[in-house]
Order: sequence, then structure tokens, then C-alpha cells
Amino acid sequence: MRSEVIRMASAEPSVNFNLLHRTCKLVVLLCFLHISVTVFFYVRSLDIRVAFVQNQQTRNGTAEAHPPLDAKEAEQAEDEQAGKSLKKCPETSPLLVGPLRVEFNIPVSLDTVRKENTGVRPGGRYKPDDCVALQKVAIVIPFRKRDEHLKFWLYYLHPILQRQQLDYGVYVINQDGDEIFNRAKLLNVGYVEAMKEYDYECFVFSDVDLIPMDDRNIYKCFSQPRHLSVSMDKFGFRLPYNQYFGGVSSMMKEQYLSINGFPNNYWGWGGEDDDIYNRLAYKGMTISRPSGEVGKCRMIRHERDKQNEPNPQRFDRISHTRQTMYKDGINYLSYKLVSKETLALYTKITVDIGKP
Ligand code: UDH
Ligand code: NGS
Repeated sequence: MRSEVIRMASAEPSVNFNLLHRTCKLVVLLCFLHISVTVFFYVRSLDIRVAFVQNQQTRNGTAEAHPPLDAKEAEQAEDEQAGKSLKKCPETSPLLVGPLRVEFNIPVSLDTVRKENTGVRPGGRYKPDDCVALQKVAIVIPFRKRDEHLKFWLYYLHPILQRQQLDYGVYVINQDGDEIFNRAKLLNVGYVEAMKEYDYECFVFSDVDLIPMDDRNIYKCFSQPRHLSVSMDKFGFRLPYNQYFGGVSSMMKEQYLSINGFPNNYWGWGGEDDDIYNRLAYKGMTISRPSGEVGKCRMIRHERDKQNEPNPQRFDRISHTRQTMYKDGINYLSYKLVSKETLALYTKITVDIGKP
């Protein structure tokens, strides 16, 4: 009897242990099952998400292998295509006629200019359709409240530029507001804004009131920076001084970038063109010019504009170009784009360039 009691007492913990063991096994099994189910559904949801993204990309045409072309890239691709089927335009365009009559006594209307230049595309863009132009040229015009001058400029220049067989675009950079005018800063803005539109290689910077009197004065770039308005009527068809670089000039993109673009701190009239000349000279470049005959041009007579009085600081500034040119230029340009209008004969870019 005693021994039975003892056996029963020793059997009870073994039954408890077995029960505990089985319960634990069951719990572990349940946990494993739970984890497996969770992992299974998680992996499935990942597959669905990846498939959804891929599906979306294909529907929107944005699958990585074929990213969408923006307007600039599309035009580049179009150029490459044209380059394969068309020959390069000749060095000298056969369409040039030489000396031109230029006068400003009869006003012109934009409607007439549009009708006479049907080959010009919106934004003032053009390229020859029977050959590939030798250069892609952006023409940049600093501007404020000179609409009558701009009409004459468009009237005379569009036909000339087409005869010159250039691939060009006209960018009028309009200074917003009534603060002091800043020609060189507007030209820097023109460079930046034109580059957003097309792969321009050459930049022609032109005052709005200067018209060439000979279409052999080609509005393109050369191996050295070019001064185009070399013999103006107002100076008796001569250069006012040897270093004069105002009016109309042209530079290859690389030439422009090598001098850090133009100064941004010449507010008011005068000196900014001399600063640009200094920059070029300090970089060891020389000025290329057409002959006095080919380089003849007329200026539309006008009074001094309001808010463009002679800048009293200009003499001091041009004596320090060497020290300032790498601090002040295209690398330090700030402005607010107010509007960009793609008009029939030109692209009008209105900007807030601040004040002195
Ligand atoms: N510009 C404007 N609006 C302005 C000022 C300048 O569009 O209010 C542009 C325009 O492209 C102009 C260029 O900046 O051609 C150069 O400015 P400017 O024509 O005033 O400079 P320019 O040296 O004449 O040709 C200076 C005034 C001379 C007055 C003579 C009065 N008899
Ligand atoms: C110089 C100016 C230039 C100007 C040129 C012609 O004296 O900015 O006259 O001016 N330089 C300085 O003042 C330092 S014009 O006769 O076209 O008004 O371009």
C-alpha cells in the first residue's frame, strides 16, 4: 500500500510534463504557421505592387528603357535625323544680296512682318529646309519699352537671317518694372533662357535699335569673339574707339562661358560693353570684325530712356574687371522669370532682375 502511494506520487509529475511538452509543441507549430501565412501574404502583396508600378509605367510610356523625350531632346533627335538626309549648308549662302536699303520713316506692322516671313516658326525660330545650317544661333535682345524699334528690327532682320541660312531663334529679354535698366544682366538671362530651349552653339547679342545694312554681315560666331556693328551711321560709319564692343556682338557658347558671361552689376547706361571687352582681352582673345563696308549699320534715333541714365560707377568698375570677372558673371546670376511668351516672330521673356 505504501509503495503504491509512492509510485502514484512519482507518476503525476511525468503526466504534467508530457502535457506541457505537447502544449508547447502546439504553440510553436501555431507560431510557425502564423509566421508562414504572414510571410506568404507579404510576398504576394510585394509582387502585386511591383506589377502595378510596371503596369503604370507602360501605360504612361515611361518604362525605364524608353524615357520620354522633352521638347529640347525631341528637337535634337529631329536634327540628327535631318543631318542624315540633308547636306550641310554652304560656307557662303547663295541667297545673300549684299548692301540693303534701311530706313525708318514708314512704321511697320507686325502683321506685315508675319505675312512676309511665313517660314518663321513660333518663338521666332527658323532653320533652312534644304540644308543643315552651319550654326545654331540664339539672338538675344535686351529690352524695355521699345516696341516701335522691335518692329523695325523684326521687319529687317528676319529676312536677312533666313538668307544667311542660319538655324536661329530670337529672344527678347524684357526687364520687368521700372527699376534702373541693366543691359548686361539681361543678356546673361538671355543666354540661360535660350539654352533651356535648344542646343544653341552661338549667341548674338544685339541692341534693338541696330539694323545691318548688308546681309554679308553674318549673324553667326567665329573662332574669336565677333563685333558686328563696326560702322554705325551715328559714328560716321567708323569705330568710335578700337576697343569698342557695344551694339551687336557674337560669341560661341565656349567663349562666353570662358569669361564667366557678362557682369551683372552695371546698372544704368555705359561701361558694361567695355567690361566685356576687358574680360575677353584678359582671357587672351582678340576681336574679329567684318570690314567697314560689310559692317555698316543704322541706328534708330531715340532720346535717352528713363531709368537708363549714365552710371557714375562705370569708370571705377571697368578698371577692376580683372579682379571681379570671376565673381560676377553667369556663375552668380539671380533673377525671377515673370513670363515666357512664344509669339509668332520672337520669344518674349519677361524677368525681374532686381535693383542695384
Ligand atoms: N534698352 C531698352 N530700353 C531701355 C534702355 C535700353 O530696350 O529703356 C535696350 C535696347 O536694346 C537698346 C540697348 O538697351 O538698344 C542699349 O541702350 P541705349 O540704346 O540707350 O544705348 P545707346 O548707347 O544710346 O544706344 C544711349 C542714349 C543716347 C541718347 C542720345 C540723345 N540724343
Ligand atoms: C563709351 C561707353 C560705352 C558705350 C560707348 C558708345 O564711352 O559703354 O561709349 O556709346 N563707355 C563708358 O562710358 C565707360 S554710344 O555713343 O553708343 O552711346 O557703348
